[in-house]
Amino acid sequence: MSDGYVWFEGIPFPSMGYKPEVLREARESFALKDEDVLILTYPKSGTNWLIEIVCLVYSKGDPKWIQSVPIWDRSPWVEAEYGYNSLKDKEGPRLITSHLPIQLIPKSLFNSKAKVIYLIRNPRDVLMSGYFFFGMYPCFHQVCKYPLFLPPQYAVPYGSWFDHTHGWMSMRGKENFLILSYEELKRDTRSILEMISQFLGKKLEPEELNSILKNSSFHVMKENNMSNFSLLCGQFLDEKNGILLRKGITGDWKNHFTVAQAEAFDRIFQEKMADLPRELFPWE
Ligand code: PPS
Repeated sequence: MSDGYVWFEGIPFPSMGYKPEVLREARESFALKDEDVLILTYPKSGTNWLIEIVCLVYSKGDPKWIQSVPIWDRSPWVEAEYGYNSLKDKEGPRLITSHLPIQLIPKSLFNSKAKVIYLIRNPRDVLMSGYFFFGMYPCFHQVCKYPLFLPPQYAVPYGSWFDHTHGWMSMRGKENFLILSYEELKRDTRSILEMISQFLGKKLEPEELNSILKNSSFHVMKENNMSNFSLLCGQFLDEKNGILLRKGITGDWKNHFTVAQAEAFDRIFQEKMADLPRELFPWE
């Protein structure tokens, strides 16, 4: 595609690894099972951190799995061609990842008891994380200018954060739907981890919890070649590194936004999210 995207139903996807026919089949035919776990995020919200945590909850803190299998094979992206093909005939309970907006998710989700964890992050930090990450992603070079995140253009991968968040927030309150934020996960990792393991029905001993905390920490993950995307360098990502684990902090946007940009963003946020309770968004 000339703009560096594959478009499907008005949503832009990366041109490498995504096909309209796979996106269509995933939505229409992919069968979610009650025992599946779906990790759901808008890109750059801490997806891979949550995958690492969920994998470690399943292995009860044993790091062997996360150290030997690439993160995209442990919890494949259902909308990507590679992920879809590896998931569709997989037996047993599956960990599944998705950045899809609600209207494109496999329809079977709405008739299943699959557990869903939706992780949100301050869109200002999402914006900065995406700006640096997609800027390194060769096919995004022309399109990755960060004002694009703001209206009227939404030509960022997976479309508008505001629409994505609105769509998925409509599921809040459902028994099988847990909403978390990157900010709370940073602030009180242990408590959120306990919440996750409880939601997944996994009881953890204190030493298992300690191991999960250690092995999913920013610094340990950054060194784990199975989780830090270094295996993709030279393929999908720049030779330099395509840094997934860049800073791993909250509020980095303050180092980058001008006062005018911050004010403009506040105005847009208030306008777009006015109908949702402010407590859903636990950041400054
Ligand atoms: S992607 O490409 O959309 O799947 O990216 P995603 O994993 O959603 O988000 C990447 C950001 O998550 C940060 N990250 C972490 N923060 C804290 N602790 C851990 N363990 C961790 N792992 C990933 C990562 O650093 C990216 O944020 P920025 O702000 O760019 O550093």
